[in-house]
Amino acid sequence: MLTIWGRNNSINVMKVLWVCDEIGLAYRRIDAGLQHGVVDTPEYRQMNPNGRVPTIDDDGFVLWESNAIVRYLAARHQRDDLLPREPRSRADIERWMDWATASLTVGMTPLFWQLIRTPTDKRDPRVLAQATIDAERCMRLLDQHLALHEYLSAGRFTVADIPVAAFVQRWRSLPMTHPALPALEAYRQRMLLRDPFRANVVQSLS
Ligand SMILES: N[C@@H](CCC(=O)N[C@@H](CS)C(=O)NCC(=O)O)C(=O)O
Repeated sequence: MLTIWGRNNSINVMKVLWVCDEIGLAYRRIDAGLQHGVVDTPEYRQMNPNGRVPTIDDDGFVLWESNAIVRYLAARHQRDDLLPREPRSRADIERWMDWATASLTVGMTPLFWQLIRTPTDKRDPRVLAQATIDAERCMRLLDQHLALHEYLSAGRFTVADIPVAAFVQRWRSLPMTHPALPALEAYRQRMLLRDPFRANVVQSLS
């Protein structure tokens, strides 16, 4: 049985729940993180010394780091359509997932924390302004890529879309002014046709 630790309003947990539903996997989810606690207990730290979510236990195999979990589940269930074995196709997909962690989060994490988790009078306008610029730069890059491609990689839905589209949805839901990026919006609408995306990623921000 697959067990997933993590609150379902964490973007990194959402990615794991999304891939599970794409594959059709049954799982048990245990709330952990922020108000749910759990992540500071010695038992949890033994599984995940970062004290972060998500963590999974798949029949005794423990894994943390959301993108690694997404790739592991696709590979374990032989979903070559989601994660091909051919090295170049695979590298292209992994590249987008790494980019989501290395570049998209630079703006998106402070932007989300400033706008959603920080009371208005405690916000830092400089942090907010820089995060807005950083996030928009990435969204414009995506818009340019998606003007020529329906999906990020391989011409079809793959695990590359999971972290990136989760961030796109979060960015689009933030209470701020968004520039018109038609290809990016068309991509988001394409994702909205997928039940696993709507079920796990589209939710009010908290
Ligand atoms: N790179 C890690 C980041 C994990 C992470 O920072 N998770 C956040 C939630 S999105 C977390 O655990 N925050 C603290 C908490 O929820 O208690 C991953 O992708 O799994």
